[in-house]
Amino acid sequence: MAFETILFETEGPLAIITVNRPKALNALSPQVVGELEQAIKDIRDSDDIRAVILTGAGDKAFIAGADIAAMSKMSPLEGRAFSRYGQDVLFSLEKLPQPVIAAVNGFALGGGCEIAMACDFIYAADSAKFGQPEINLGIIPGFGGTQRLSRLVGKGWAKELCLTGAIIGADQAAAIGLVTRVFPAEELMEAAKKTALGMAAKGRVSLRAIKELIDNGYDMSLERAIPMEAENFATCFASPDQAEGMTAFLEKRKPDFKGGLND
Ligand code: DAK
Repeated sequence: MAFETILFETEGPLAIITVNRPKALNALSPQVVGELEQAIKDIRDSDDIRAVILTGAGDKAFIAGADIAAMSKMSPLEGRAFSRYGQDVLFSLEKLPQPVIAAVNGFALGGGCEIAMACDFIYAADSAKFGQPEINLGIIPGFGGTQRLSRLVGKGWAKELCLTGAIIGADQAAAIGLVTRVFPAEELMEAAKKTALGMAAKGRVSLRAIKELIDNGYDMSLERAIPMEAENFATCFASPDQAEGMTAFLEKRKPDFKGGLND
């Protein structure tokens, strides 16, 4: 499929998705959401893509939110349909078997912050800004913001950001745990690629199991979640990656993971 509002590039085992509407600060129009949905499906079905980076075009914005011009004309029913559609697309992003880094290079507001939070972790340029300013538009976050934000940063910060519409910088976002690392803007993509390539070289069975366990276990009681870890731990031992990883360690060489069972 030819994309018009996103760029989809591959570099070896990496896929790099760039939301590409810089004049509208990469706002999420229904077309962007549809193209993201397709790109996510392509990545999920790919044997070659081992890690993903999501970013925004230009140096001003990652994604400045849902497209306010498009949203302004929606009826309540259309608003609900758009919200559910967006939530489904973000679930499919979150559930990709490959690890996904959000490389936030500017404004990540509203739906932009929500998309970043559906990635596995967030790297930010020192110029990045985060917020859930929907309250200023007379609405609420619609792509999971009230739920993922509190899980990431706790209820106090989630409420302060959503109730006030405050916009915070990258260092503050890192201090509250929304962002894992902050880089000078010009170093952001290289840093994201280095980390993504590092993950791409790991075993696929392990990568997927870790993602699923952390995401699924987070909302469960420890008593119910811990046994899931044991099951996945056992599955690793049925994968060639486990034999390769341990043999490589004992032979004092780097492992060459090729995937296998369940990948
Ligand atoms: N949508 C559409 N266009 C946008 C936009 C957006 N979110 N953000 C910026 N733009 C456009 C501006 O209109 C402007 O276009 P032109 O006038 O040049 O044609 C261009 O990008 C440059 O923006 P500015 O001129 O405003 O640039 P500044 O540097 O002065 O300001 C800013 C940058 C990011 C502070 C400002 O643009 C801004 O406040 N933008 C809006 C940020 C925002 O409120 N984001 C949250 C959007 S609401 C739901 C589903 C999803 C959601 C909610 C509900 N359901 C359906 C229930 C999610 C909602 C949101 O994300």
